[in-house]
Amino acid sequence: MSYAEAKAKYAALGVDTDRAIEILKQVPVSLHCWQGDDVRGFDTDPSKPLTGGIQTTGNYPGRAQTPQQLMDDLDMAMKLCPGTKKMNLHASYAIFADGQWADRNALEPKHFQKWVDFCKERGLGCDFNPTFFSHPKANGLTLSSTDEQIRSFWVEHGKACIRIASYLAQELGQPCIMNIWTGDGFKDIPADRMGPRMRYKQSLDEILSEPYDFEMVKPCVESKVFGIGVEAYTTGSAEFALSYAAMNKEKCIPLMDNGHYHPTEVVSDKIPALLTFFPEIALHITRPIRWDSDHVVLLDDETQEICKEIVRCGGLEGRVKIALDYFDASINRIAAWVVGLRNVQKALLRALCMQDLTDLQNAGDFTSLMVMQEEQKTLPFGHIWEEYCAQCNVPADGQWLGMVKEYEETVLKERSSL
Ligand code: RNT
Ligand code: ZN
Repeated sequence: MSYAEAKAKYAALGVDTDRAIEILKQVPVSLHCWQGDDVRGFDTDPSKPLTGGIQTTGNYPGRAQTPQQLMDDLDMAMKLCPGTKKMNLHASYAIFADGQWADRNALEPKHFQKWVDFCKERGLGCDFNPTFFSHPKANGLTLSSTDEQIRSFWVEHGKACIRIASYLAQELGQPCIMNIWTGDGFKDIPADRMGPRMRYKQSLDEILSEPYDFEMVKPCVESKVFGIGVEAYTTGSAEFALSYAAMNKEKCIPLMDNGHYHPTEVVSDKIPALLTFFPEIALHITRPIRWDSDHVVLLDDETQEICKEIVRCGGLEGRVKIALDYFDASINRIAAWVVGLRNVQKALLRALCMQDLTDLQNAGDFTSLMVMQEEQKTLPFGHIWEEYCAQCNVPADGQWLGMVKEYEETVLKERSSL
């Protein structure tokens, strides 16, 4: 079957696949730099373990250890993925000129100039994240700490990151989504659940008092249900983060990571709920397994349903900011990036090629609704996907893994096994 034949099958159902392809080409999806080096960054000793609620497992050879290596790997990953990409950096990826190391509270736009150059050369926008983990001052609570010195250190970090986000947005001419996530919480039953939340709120207020143009810098607050080492209590719970965003709509937006909810809760259903109230929301697309997030995104039912909701709710017109968030150190890291990003692109394209069956729902014809939803699953989507890849000048399925393996042989294997 050719693209023309597949297109005709969709057209018979009233779906314009050419239009779907054109729409998707314009939608930015943020690629998280941290898949390339197991979330280590460049500002702390790479031999030290990650702390503060983040953990990677696996030691597949070839981890990027320098800014240049990470940029090379990002280039490799991006050239194998269709669509508009955006970079997503963490503050810990600051690039220091020799001897110019700066602590997190003292980071400046200049420490991200090399990333700006990287993005400019490739026509990319850039999102940003303060890094409230993997640091000597992140061994306990950060923004919700009772230790005023620690808390204010991290508030200063947050403010520095707003200035950096403004710089990125201005230089690259695209809004910068700046996501605040902390792993603050307790391993076991706390005596005081509210105190840390009051302090977290105060810290967020202080960070967001740093001036910025809300059109260009979009601070988000990301919630979490629990994390490694903080099994009993998370300061930034779902209710906390969502309430903060709702009460401060003029200066921040909520961010949902689909690995951060109880296993039977689904972010797909939360998207329309939030869009009923918030003009804009942000997402971290990941894959939860059992008790934690951060596995490589697959083309599974929930990824598909999330993308369907993004499309149905008008999210592609800028209301939903889409980013990836996972880190797998047990397989080739570039393949991990590529398969996850291609899967999100596939799920979005499939969603754009679905019939809108709202009329059946409104007419109460749930029989037809079920049958027609099911029958769409066997439409010849592969041909639409292949056409999209061809138009974007990237390899089709079956043609990119060999390139990654070759890059592994020629580039990754040459790297030290630190
Ligand atoms: C952690 C959060 C957070 C991080 C990144 C590195 O559970 O999902 O978004 O993954 O900031
Ligand atoms: Zn996340």
